[in-house]
Amino acid sequence: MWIERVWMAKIASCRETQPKRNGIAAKRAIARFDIGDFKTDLPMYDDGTRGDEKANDGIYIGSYKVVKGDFTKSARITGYLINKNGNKSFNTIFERVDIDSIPPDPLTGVKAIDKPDDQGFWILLSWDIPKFFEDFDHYNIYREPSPITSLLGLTPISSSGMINLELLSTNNVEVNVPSNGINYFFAVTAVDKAGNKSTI
Ligand SMILES: [Ca+2]
Ligand SMILES: [Ca+2]
Repeated sequence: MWIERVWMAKIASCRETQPKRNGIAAKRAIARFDIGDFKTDLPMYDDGTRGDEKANDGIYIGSYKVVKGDFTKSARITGYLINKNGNKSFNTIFERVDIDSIPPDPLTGVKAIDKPDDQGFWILLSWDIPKFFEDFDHYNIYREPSPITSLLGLTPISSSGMINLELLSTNNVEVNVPSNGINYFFAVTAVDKAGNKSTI
């Protein structure tokens, strides 16, 4: 299951430079912004809503809500005003953003075996090391007393012992089981640098 992250890319502001004509304010420009070639012509607002602090002060705010599958690297944010004649006045904001909502692939080969001769308090958990995982950040280990069908609301356990779950090459860990004689269920996920978790 993919869990939507509430992540707002709060983008930019442009100051309006519309002159007054004959003492009457010219028709207000509209403002738009682009996130590189990834998303273009996104609206910006100067009406005191949607993140804009003050209405009609010439400061426009635009935002973009990242949705599933979005991915762009180092995209330049560009804001611009469009006047009533359709002319654009560019106001490049030299900010580059990475947007990544593509979760890692689910881990394969996840196995949990009871550690021999330990009176039952340790489980050996192992998995295959993912290939081609550029934006790896860490693994998460989950231990629950009922079968894990979704990660929603679950908290990963902290790693036991000296195992470094921030190393891609880590592929096994010994997990403590709090009480003997109860079945426990495990899941291992990979998390990328943007915080996207693989599914189980
Ligand atoms: Ca404003
Ligand atoms: Ca990713």
